[in-house]
Amino acid sequence: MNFRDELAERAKMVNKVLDQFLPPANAYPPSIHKAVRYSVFAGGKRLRPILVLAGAEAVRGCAETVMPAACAVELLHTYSLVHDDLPAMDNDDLRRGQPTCHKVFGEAAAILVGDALLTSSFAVLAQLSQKAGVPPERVVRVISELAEAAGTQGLIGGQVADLASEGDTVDQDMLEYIHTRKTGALIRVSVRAGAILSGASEEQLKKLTGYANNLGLAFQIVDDILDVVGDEQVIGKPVGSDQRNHKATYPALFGLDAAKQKAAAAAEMALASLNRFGAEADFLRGLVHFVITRNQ
Ligand code: GRG
Repeated sequence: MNFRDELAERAKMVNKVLDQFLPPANAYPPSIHKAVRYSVFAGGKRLRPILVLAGAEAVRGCAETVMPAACAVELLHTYSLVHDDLPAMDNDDLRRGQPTCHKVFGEAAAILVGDALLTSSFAVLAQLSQKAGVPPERVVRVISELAEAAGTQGLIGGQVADLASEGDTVDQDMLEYIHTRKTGALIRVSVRAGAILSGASEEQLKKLTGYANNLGLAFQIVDDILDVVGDEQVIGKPVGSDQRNHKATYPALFGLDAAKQKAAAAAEMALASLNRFGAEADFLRGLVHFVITRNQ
C-alpha cells in the first residue's frame, strides 16, 4: 500500500471509531446530534488523530489502544474549527468544502456544537483507562496536556492573539506566538499523547516533541502558502482569505519563496528529530513528506 492509501485507510479507521463515540443523529435532542455529526463528518484530513496513532507506533505502542485518544483530539480540533468559523470570529461560510456549521444550523447551535465536542473530547479520553487498560497516570497526564494545549496558553491564546492582531502589521515574534499555539499546540499534543499512553521514555518524548514542533511549523507555513496559491475546490475554503482579513502569515511577512524555504527547513528538522528512531517511526517520516507536499 502506498503512503497516501495508508493515510486514507487510517482516516477511515478514525472515522469508524468517531462514529461509535458520537450519539446517533436521532438521539434526543436530535438537532444537536445532527449538527455535531455534520461538523465531524464534513470532511477533514484527520491529521491529528493519525499523529496520535503514529506517535504510539514510534515507541512500539499499539495504535488500536490509543484510538480513543486519537478521536478525542479530532473532536477537540473540530470544536475549534466550528467556533473559529462563527460570525464573531472569522465569519466563514465554507469549511472542509461544505457550508459551515452556523450557516446550516444557526449560530446558537454552532456554539453548542463546539461546546459539546470539547466536552466529549475529554469524556472519551477519560474512558481510556477503564476501556483500554491504559495505566491511569498516563491518561491523567494526557488529559492535563490536552487541556493545556486547548487553553489560554495554547489554542485559545493563539486565537486571541490572532484576532487582536487582525489589520496590524505583525512581526516574526508575534507570528510565531500565534502559530505555535493555534496550530502547533494541538499537533504537538497529538504526537505526545500517542507516545505517553504507550509508555514512552522522557528521552523519546523530547525527540518526538522536537519532531512535532517542526512538523507543526511546516504544516502552518504550507497552510499559509495554500491560502495564496491553493485551489479553492481542493482546499475547501476560499483562497486569499488571509490577505482579505489582513491575517499574519508567513508569505505575507517573508514572501512566497522564503516561506517555501522555511517550510522545507522545518521539514528537515522534523526528520532530523527522528534520527534515533528506527523503522517504527517511518509513518511519522512519511507524514513530513505529506505535510510539505499537500495541496489541501
Ligand atoms: C476557536 C479556540 C478557537 C481556536 C480556533 C482552529 C483555529 C483556532 C482556527 C482555524 C484557522 C486556522 C488556519 C488555524 C490553524 C490551524 C489549522 C491549519 C487548522 C486547519 O487544520 P486542517 O487543515 O483541517 O488539518 P482539517 O479540516 O483537514 O481537519
